[in-house]
Amino acid sequence: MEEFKLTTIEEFEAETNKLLETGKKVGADSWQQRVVNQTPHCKFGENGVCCRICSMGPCRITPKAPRGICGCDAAGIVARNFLRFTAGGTATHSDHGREIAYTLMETEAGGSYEVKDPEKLLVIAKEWGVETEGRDIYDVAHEVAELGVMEYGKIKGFQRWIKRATPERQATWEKEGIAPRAIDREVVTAMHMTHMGNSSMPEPLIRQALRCGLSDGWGGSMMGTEFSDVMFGTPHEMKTEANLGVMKEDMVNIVVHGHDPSLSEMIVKYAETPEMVAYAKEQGANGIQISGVCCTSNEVTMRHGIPMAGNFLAQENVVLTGACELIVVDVQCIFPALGPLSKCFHTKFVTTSNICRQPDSEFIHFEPAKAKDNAIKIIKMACENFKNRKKENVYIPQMKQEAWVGYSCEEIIHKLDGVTNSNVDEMGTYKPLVECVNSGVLRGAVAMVGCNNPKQRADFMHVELMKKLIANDIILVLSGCSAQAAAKAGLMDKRAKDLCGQGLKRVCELVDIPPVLHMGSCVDISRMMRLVCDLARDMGCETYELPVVGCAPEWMSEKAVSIGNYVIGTGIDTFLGINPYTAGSEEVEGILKGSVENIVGAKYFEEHDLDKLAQMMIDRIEEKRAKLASCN
Ligand code: MSK
Repeated sequence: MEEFKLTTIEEFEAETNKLLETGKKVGADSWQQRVVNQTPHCKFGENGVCCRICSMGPCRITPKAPRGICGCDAAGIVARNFLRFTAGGTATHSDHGREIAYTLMETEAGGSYEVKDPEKLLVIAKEWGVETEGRDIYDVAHEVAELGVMEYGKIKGFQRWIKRATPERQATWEKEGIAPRAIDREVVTAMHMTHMGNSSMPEPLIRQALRCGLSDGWGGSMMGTEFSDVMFGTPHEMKTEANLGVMKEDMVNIVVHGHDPSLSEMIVKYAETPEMVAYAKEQGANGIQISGVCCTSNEVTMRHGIPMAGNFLAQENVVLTGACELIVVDVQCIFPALGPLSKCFHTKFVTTSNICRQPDSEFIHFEPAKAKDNAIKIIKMACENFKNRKKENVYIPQMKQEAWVGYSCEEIIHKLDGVTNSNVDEMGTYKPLVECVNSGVLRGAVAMVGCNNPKQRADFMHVELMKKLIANDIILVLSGCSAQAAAKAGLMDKRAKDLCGQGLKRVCELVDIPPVLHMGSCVDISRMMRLVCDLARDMGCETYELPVVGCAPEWMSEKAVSIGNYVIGTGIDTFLGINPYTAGSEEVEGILKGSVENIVGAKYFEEHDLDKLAQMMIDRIEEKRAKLASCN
């Protein structure tokens, strides 16, 4: 067996620099150059004190001008901007969930979309009071899908999924008036509250940000995760590879990018057919290699082991290899730069959703009812483009790592069941994990999530924090681009156990897992919310008492702020490596990093320095452990 060694950030960067050289040769632009062009950033925007909600402004707060024309102060402006940021993220995640629900309505036996996990569907049906006895599974699926869509505009009541949270959490949300109602309503309320002439007091605005976020995590995102599992299968452990070296010089390279798996599942399904493989060979290639970027990649890697080419800030790199025949995107996190960049190469840039129309792309409107035709058209287009590749522009960095993926909650329990063997009491629970935490073999857990952001060295914070945490016997659960950073570095290789403290290393050996567990895409942070609630139940404590924290060290998207709000709303402290444009108001920062704990039992922390951020998380976990021990 080859010797195991992590890929370093310096090695990533050296290869990226070589790709940028190719880019220069063909006159390509790059995000690295655009960052230089955009620096320094506007200080008013950065601090969140610029208001352009009405046309009297824009108003900017300074010591000489402490109020906008309407009289709103810095705290009001910053808090309104924070709530609007959250609403953007909630809308985006949740609309993804809605699309998935509509796809579930299209399922039929033998069709493009089928029910692959009927067991999970029946669990949801039971939770939602849907009759299942003697009914065709597809009738059940369609009724559940319809109820799911109605969650977006329900006339009264709260989100159905919140019943999965602990009773204490549900009581907190109701008592504090932040239990999430209809998802669309929470977004609309956020927009209404922040319209000119409405709320300008920080606390009510932040409460609505929590409520809006909760409608994402315990509504729209959970819908996306659960219904995707029903249609495409609940992920189970499997082996794959990560980093640009997964692209193949002798194959047709198709890269899937975005978030919604409805399209990528079809590309994967039909690209593997003998007809399509034969078609690729007719065009002179040895076959078809599919790889992914961002969360679409996470979706298909979790369920099919499709290799991960890269994460958010590596999206241009896949084109810069000169070996990408086609990059097909669905929604979210797609650089508008991909169109002009593709034009510098032979790459076809295909957009597929009316939600994401981009310049210099070929638009093939993807509709679930025409899924097969759409997918085949895209695959053929890629194959036919193989002959247009320019050999002199091809450079694929030979850099990749083995990665184990597929750790849904169900799979984690399945792995733990393998350890307990015949101990019936512990089967189907997190009790073996609880014992490890109680005994101190594991000190705690960190949910590391989120994007890359040029304000931090790409992947550096993710990877280096993970190394420090696992060395301190802290297990990691990951999603989104954080998961891909880990996979590219090699931290999802089971041999990474040797980088752990003795306790975590023992757990990895016993359970046969890597020390960092890939739980899926951004919407799959909903899996983590279930995990913490079920863990709290099994430990006999409340979520905010668990030695568990969240961390988004390189986040950049509005979705991440929505996530942050539902994570702290669920009682889990969240550590940020980037400020959410709130630095312009001490009052707002005071709530987010202080008094919000009195509402939900958790708060935000922010630190930009790697060592300090790692130590803050370790200290917080130890503080929780000490409190938990004194309660028991
Ligand atoms: S893809 S939201 S850059 S994690 Fe989900 Fe990555 Fe952040 Fe997009």
